[in-house]
Amino acid sequence: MRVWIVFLLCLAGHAMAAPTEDELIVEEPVTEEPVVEVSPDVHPEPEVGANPVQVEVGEFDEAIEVIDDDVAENPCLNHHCKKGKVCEVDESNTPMCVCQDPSTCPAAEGEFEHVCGTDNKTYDTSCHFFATKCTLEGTKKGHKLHLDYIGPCKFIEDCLDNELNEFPLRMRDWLKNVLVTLYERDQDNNLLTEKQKLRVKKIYENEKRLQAGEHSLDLLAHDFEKNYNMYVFPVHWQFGQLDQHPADGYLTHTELAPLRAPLIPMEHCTTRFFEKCDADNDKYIVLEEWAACFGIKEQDVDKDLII
Ligand SMILES: [Ca+2]
Ligand SMILES: [Ca+2]
Repeated sequence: MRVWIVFLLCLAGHAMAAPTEDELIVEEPVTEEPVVEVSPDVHPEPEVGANPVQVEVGEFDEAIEVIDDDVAENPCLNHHCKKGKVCEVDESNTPMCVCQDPSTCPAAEGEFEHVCGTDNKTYDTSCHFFATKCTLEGTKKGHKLHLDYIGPCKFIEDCLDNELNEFPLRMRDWLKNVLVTLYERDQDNNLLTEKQKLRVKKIYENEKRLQAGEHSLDLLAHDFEKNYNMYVFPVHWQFGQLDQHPADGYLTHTELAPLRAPLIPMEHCTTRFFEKCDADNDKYIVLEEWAACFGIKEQDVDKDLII
C-alpha cells in the first residue's frame, strides 16, 4: 500500500512543477503497429504535462517525429527524429534519421534511469533501449521488443486471481486521491478544466469521502459500494488523460505506457490487469472496457465525462 502513496506523491509532485515550453509537434504517420508499442522515456526530473499520471506524454510516443520546414544552415538543426534515431545529412545535404549508436547515449546517472525491455534485459537508459531497438528494425526480434517497465529488470511474481481482484480497489482509490490532490493544490492552475474542477469539487466536499491513507481491502471494497458515485468520474478522467495520441476513444499500448511502465515494478498485477481490461482482445482498450475493469456500471459510462 505504501508504494501507492509514494507513487501518488511522486506524480502529484511532478504535476506541480513549473510547466516547460512545449515543442510544436507535427505527428507523422505511424509506421509500425502502434498497438503493441510501449515506449516510455523517463527523465530524472520529468517535464510536466497537464496530467499528473501521464508525465510527458510525448516522451512515451516513439512514433512522433518533429519536423520543421524552416531548414537553417544545418539541415539537422530542426529535423527531429523519433526515439532511437539521430539526424544525419546525406550527400545532397538532406537530413535523414538514422539509428543511433547505443554507445553514444549518455550513461545513466543512477539505477532509476535503467529500463527493462520485454526481452527481460536491463538497458542502461531508455536511450540505449530505443537505439538498440532501432538497430533491430525490420526484424521479428525488433518488432517484439518493447519497453516493459521503468527500472532494472527484476523478478516479478505471478499475479494470482485473488490479487488481480484487489488491484482495481487500490487503483480506483488512488485515482480519486490523485484528483482530489490536484484540486487542493491546483485551484489557480490549469491542470484541471473548469468542468473537471466542478466535478472534483463535489467529491472533495463530500463529507463521506474516504480520506487518503492506508486502508484495508475490505474497507476499500465497502467504500466503493457505499460511495460508488465518487469513483465514476476519476475512472473516466484517467481514460481521457491517457487517450491523447490520438484522442480517438481507443487506448493503445503506447498510450497506456505512462501509467503502466512505472507501476509494474511496484504492482505485480499491472500487466495482467491491463491485459484483462482488453476484454475483446483487439489490443485496444475502449472506454467501455476501461470502465468495466474498474467496476463502473455500463449505464454510468459516459463519454461526456472525459471532456
Ligand atoms: Ca487513442
Ligand atoms: Ca478491446
